[in-house]
Amino acid sequence: MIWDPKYETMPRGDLVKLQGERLKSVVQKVYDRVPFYRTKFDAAGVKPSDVRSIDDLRRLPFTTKDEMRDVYPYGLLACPINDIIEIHTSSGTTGKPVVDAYTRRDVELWGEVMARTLSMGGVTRGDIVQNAYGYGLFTGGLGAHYGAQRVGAACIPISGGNTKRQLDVMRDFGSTALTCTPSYALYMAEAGLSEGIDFGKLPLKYGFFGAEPWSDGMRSEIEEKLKIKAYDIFGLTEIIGPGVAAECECQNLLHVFEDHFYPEIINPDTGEPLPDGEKGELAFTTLTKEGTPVIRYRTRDITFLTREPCKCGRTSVKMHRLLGRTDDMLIIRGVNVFPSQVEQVLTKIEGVETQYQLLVERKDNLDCLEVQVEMNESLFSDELKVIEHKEREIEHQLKEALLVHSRVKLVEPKSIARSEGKAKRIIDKRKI
Ligand code: DLL
Repeated sequence: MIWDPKYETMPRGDLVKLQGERLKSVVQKVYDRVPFYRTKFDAAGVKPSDVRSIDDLRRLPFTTKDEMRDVYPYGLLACPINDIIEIHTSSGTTGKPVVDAYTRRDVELWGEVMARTLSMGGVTRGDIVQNAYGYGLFTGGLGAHYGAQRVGAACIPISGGNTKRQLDVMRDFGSTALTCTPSYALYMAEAGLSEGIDFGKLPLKYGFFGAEPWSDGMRSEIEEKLKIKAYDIFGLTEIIGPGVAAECECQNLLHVFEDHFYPEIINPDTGEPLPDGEKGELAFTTLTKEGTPVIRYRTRDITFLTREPCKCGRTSVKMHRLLGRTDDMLIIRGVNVFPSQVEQVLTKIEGVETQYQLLVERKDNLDCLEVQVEMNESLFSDELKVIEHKEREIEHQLKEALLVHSRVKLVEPKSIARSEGKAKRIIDKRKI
């Protein structure tokens, strides 16, 4: 079902015109109200009056995550704090988190784009949405919540975790839709099957999964086990949270809600915009957001775009499911983890070297992180008890820094392979 036919099926010419008008207005606004952007535009020698259509976007400078962090917490606000009614942040495990502040209209917009997302799979009034995305500063929980309520469905705000209770609720309340990360959906499926649940007999019909990479293979597995249709949904905190792009019933590429979030694909090395069909880094400009508008935000996500017409009748540009990242960020059980964070923790611990490797595997459909760290000679010659104690200590410190549990294995000095070029810190065995 198309939630908002006026905008979702708008003829492309009209859409491009609308984007141009919205861009002009947001550029003027950030120039007037956000010193961060004014300084950047001045340095690049562009004035708001230079922006007359969406094609002029390429004249504006990019915004990076590091720049956003530098102005933490409120440096990107484009309205008085009195107009903000909700605040979310990215997980912030690599330093200061990025802040997304929403005005009342932004929260409404969020509900709208998530209503579009859920409608694409068929959710309507009368549906029961079991929302197992985490509630809190993470945008998954509340984003899906607003969308479900917006379409008039009943939302069960169960949040993530407690699988037994998830399965009880699914059965007892007759959930028809499930929203969570794809790995958790699969985990739930297997737990249910081993409990003897016959998912074919439950009313569950569809699932909306995102926040981490997954593959078509994983989709088939989820669909087969849970007896549902599984849709890929995409978004990021810096832009609004979930509700930036989503799959329609064709389950082939994600429609970008480009009347609100304008996507570009750029060459990650040069910043040059790339044509449709070419892989590159995804950048977004928010065209209507009031609280914290963002201009040409570099996501570091890799994908490509296509403007070929879709059978569903929507006219928006579509993006391929994510193909990777320009950096080495890992997403473990929905939490973003960088090797550099591990390194930082290790530098503060006695008895170990900063020679380490991250081994990621998927066991029972859950991501498991093992951190292998080299001991120095003196720790190596110590008793086993001391070494095991050290492992637990590092695990504890890593949990504090990464917000996700890892298993630490101390290995012999000089046993981790050295490289002459870039160190290979990550061994990702999840076949996704
Ligand atoms: O993950 C927002 C979200 C919540 C999206 C619920 C979908 C569902 P962040 O925590 O800021 O926000 O992480 C954003 O996660 O840049 C991608 O690298 C990755 N990501 C998000 N959706 C997908 C997806 C939320 N469908 C980062 N496939 C993004 C692959 C995804 N990666």
